[in-house]
Amino acid sequence: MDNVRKLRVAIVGAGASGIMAAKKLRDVGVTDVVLFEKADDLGGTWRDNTYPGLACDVPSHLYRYSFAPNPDWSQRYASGAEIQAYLKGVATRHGIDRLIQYSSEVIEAVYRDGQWRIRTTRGDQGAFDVAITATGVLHHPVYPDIEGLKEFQGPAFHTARWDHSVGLQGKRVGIIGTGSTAAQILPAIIHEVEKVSLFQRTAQWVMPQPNAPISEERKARYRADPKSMDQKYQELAQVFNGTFCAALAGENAEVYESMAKACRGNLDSVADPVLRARLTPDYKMGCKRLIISDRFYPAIQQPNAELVTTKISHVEAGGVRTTDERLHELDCIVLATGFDPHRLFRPMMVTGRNGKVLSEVWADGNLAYRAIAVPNFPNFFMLGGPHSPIGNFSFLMTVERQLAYVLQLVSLLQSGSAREISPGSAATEAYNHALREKVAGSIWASGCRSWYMDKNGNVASYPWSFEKFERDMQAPLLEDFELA
Ligand code: N01
Repeated sequence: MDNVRKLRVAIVGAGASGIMAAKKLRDVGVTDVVLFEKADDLGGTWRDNTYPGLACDVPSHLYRYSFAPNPDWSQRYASGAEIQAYLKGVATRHGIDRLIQYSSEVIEAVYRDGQWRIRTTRGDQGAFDVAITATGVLHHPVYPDIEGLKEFQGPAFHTARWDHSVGLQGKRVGIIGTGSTAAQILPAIIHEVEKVSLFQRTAQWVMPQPNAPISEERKARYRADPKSMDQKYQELAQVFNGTFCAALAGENAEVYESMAKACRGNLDSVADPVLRARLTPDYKMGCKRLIISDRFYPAIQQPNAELVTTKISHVEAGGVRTTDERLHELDCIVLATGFDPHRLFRPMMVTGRNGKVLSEVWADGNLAYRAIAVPNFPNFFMLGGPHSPIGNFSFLMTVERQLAYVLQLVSLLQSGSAREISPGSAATEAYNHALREKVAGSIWASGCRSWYMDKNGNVASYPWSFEKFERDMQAPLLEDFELA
């Protein structure tokens, strides 16, 4: 193996995908790896989000690394804390934690003399042969542009910056937003607070799914017979990706209809016809990301819950004023207003060949070749890049497929077959042309506003089935790349 080129690799982000990248790079002999992490702990979204009721809405046995199956998941949908502990366990077991440089946010990556020069908030970090971004998707909180928010006299915080010093017991809490996050928080706090006012701008489709505990017998079976756990993974992958996500991608009308029926049945559990009508969405199921919950409707029907659908006028010292002049008096405001997934790793400044700046290349929208790479940015690879399968997929499954693909490109650098790899402009344009055509007729472009859409109206979803994604990620088409 003497003729294998020793590569130095920078990974941006020590969340779920960064940990995976470091582990798998080491598996293929790339040991000179540094993970740059802006925070003082690993875990990404699972570190940032600690709000009450936080759970992953992808089944636990699907939301795991293939190399670290976990027989001990306690519930069908694991809690945030359990996933964070899982990630830490994996990072420690595989010695990845030692590779992380904490409190070191990458500000700049510049391609010069065939290497990426990395600068973080701690200064110049030297040159790397390969840069891999692993910064996740939903991590830039969106703060609503509501007048007077600063005038509010009580605590007000975003769900991803939960202030645990604020006790909610007996308090009047306002939740602004009704996405997946709010749908988890409401049932988790409703029984301890005096009142929750839930400010809904757009009604949601809600798919009922119980979060059943996984019995000790089953865990013992998984431990004794890991193959049975793998079988569970395969079953879930088939149900989730093969049917559920395929239906959303427009590839299974029958399943789509049965999902919509399940959501409508769930909505029918709302006894008051007026409340039910206000909770009824006026767009197609799946246009916004589907909410998975069997606890949201029971919670909003509690006597101390109020659904507010009148538009917010402004916030003032005592609470939220709606346009009907009513003041909703509050002690605390929770901003469940989501994230900006389109910023990806920005504000990090990436400068490629001939001084090309990535944020300028992406001025009209983020475009990449198969979500992985961008022309003129050699040896720069993205996990969870533009148009990755996100939405209701298992992000870990998505990223693991992308990483396997990236490692095949990295192996060309290791073997000396190339010193520079980047996708060709024509191949990138052809890919994005096909993608734009498909996405235009997709459910996500069917007439709603969602975080899938950027400010220019580009839909950032992956418009095909997961099966196609897996096929495409099996091996790079080298004719689409420029190798130098
Ligand atoms: O954010 P969202 P989220 N005035 O963007 C409203 C993932 N996730 O944090 O629909 C009033 O879905 C906005 O209203 P509207 C998951 O992928 C995963 O809930 O735009 N309201 C909407 O109701 C999810 O999809 C898990 O009209 C305003 C809400 O805020 C993604 O994160 C758990 C407003 C934002 O909903 C984001 O979910 C939770 C304003 N100015 C989340 N601005 C797990 O599985 C925004 N809204 C771990």
